[in-house]
Amino acid sequence: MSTREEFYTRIDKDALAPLWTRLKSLVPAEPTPVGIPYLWRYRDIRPHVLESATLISAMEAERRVLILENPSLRGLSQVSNTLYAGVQLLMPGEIAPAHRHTQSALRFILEGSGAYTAVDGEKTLMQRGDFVITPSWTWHHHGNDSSEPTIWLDGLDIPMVAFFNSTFREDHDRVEADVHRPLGDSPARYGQGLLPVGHVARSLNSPVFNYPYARTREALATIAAHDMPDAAHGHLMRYINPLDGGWAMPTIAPTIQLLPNGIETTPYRSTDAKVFVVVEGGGALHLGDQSLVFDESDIFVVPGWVSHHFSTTAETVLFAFSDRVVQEKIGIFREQR
Ligand code: GTQ
Repeated sequence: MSTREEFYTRIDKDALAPLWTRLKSLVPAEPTPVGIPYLWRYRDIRPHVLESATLISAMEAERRVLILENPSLRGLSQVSNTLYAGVQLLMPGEIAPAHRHTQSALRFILEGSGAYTAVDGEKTLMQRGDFVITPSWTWHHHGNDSSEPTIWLDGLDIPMVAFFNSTFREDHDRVEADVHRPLGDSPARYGQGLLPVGHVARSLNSPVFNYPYARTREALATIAAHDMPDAAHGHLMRYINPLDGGWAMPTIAPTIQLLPNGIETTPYRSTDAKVFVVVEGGGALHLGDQSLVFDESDIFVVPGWVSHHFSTTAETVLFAFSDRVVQEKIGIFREQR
């Protein structure tokens, strides 16, 4: 054994290790992507999601969800290094019972019309394309009073909160938590370009907890009709907290973008892994010599620091979420065109 090896063995007994053998891997020149780029075809996963309702009720499951696991992170319930994604199903008449947890959730509605989620005492009805927020530690339950199955994408910061070991959860003693504000209360107070004078923020999240697709789509159409698309992003917009103009959530950064028909965007990478939903249109995601063809309602993940670009075969709308908001807050977000 060399003198160095002998030294390492001796200090090992005192729970010590040399930095110099590990420095380059602890502090590498640039990020190594975590997870692989992957696409879930909606037409492939939808039958599995619907079949799950023949096996377990939403009540028994608490949340009847099929987790979207990054193929190189199997068993970890992670779509990326910091985020969780799943597809949740609520059949007509079902209720997913009330609970709360320190993780924050977003919902992006894929299918169905008229199911509700109740968050912190207020219900909102969900339609395809709506982006809905469940803030940390707020009571929430979901119900489907409509006559159709409702399916949505869940995005949660589960791995991030687990990293900080700050996970708490509590089940409500009733299936449905109290609803004490009328439908439409939050959009009236906070979602009309108005705010109650003297309003004091009670949460780090946007007080607007449902961003209806109808309004988002109209905004994109108006902008796209009069403006040149960005070369890398097309027409890319952030969902904001109207109280301060920041991202709508403190841990998850949601965006919506319109890519014109026939566009081929320029290569781009950023340090945040992104999960995309194809809301409308179709095309392909290109990564090096790999291309993933996408269609309406497909979901795909691009790990951080992986260069990619898009081509479209129709006017395309993509929803996406990432941990960019956290990286910006702590000053480590980087992007490259
Ligand atoms: O709807 O509260 O996909 O607590 C995972 C954990 C959904 C939810 C998930 C959850 C929820």
